[in-house]
Amino acid sequence: MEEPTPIGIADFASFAPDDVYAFGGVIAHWDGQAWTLVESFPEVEGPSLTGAEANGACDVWAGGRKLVGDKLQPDTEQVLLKGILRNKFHDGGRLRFGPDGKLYAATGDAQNGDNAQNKNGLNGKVLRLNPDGSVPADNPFHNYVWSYGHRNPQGLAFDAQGRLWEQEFGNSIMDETNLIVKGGNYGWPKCEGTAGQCRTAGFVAPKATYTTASGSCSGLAIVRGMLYTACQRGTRMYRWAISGDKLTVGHQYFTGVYGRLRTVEPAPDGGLWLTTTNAGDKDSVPNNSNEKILHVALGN
Ligand SMILES: [Ca+2]
Repeated sequence: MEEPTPIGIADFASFAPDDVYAFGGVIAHWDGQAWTLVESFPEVEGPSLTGAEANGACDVWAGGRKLVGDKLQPDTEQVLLKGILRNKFHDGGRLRFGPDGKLYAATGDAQNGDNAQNKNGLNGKVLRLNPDGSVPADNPFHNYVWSYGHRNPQGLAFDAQGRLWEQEFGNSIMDETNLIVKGGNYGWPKCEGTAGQCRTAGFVAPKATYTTASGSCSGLAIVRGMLYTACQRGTRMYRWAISGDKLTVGHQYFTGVYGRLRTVEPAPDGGLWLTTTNAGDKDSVPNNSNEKILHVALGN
């Protein structure tokens, strides 16, 4: 194994079905010696696994645990970053390692739009960490913030050029696919998609927008120059061709066939993993849903 490879959640047989939702950000990182599972807990309500929450703090965190065989080693648990505010909604939570070896984490505004424009806060951001939890020396604001002005960023994916793309929930008007640039301001809360005060100097415009009824897209994956996003309210998957810094030739697949779709991930065989999220994602009751993890074969 030479490269860090995202592992589909389906590979973890010990996870209950509802963990698909509780574990909104789970990735595996190969450091050359051992797998580390890095995770965030964006949407866990009430008592949960974290010591911070047991102590009454409103934190979510990204931590790492060693994965040996198919067993997590709890004694290797390490909190990488604390202090990310959370709320019932708008918590983001996706994680992704970049080709630069840095860990990128998407955080929501925790239902306070002002958080997104605060460059000294951790919410409404794409954060960039060293794998040991320290701040990379070349981050734009000398803290964890890589980009800001996000409402509820969902999927993260890197393209073949090493550029970071992001999928974001808007409020009630439109959702966005963004190309993330270092230090970029993506406009929330003044600007939602292309609606509002989007001509404000310095705001970075989205590369694609979707009405919330046809979107609410979450997971993001890039395979062979094609960008895929899985949508909840829109009950479909979109595919775009990445052409320069634009998204072109949009297609829609599976509309209404499987219901709400949340996560799309590259599968090891060159296809895609796709997960449904039709029930059980809001009440934290285990084994009350009949979700599916789908494999999608891709043509040449
Ligand atoms: Ca925006």
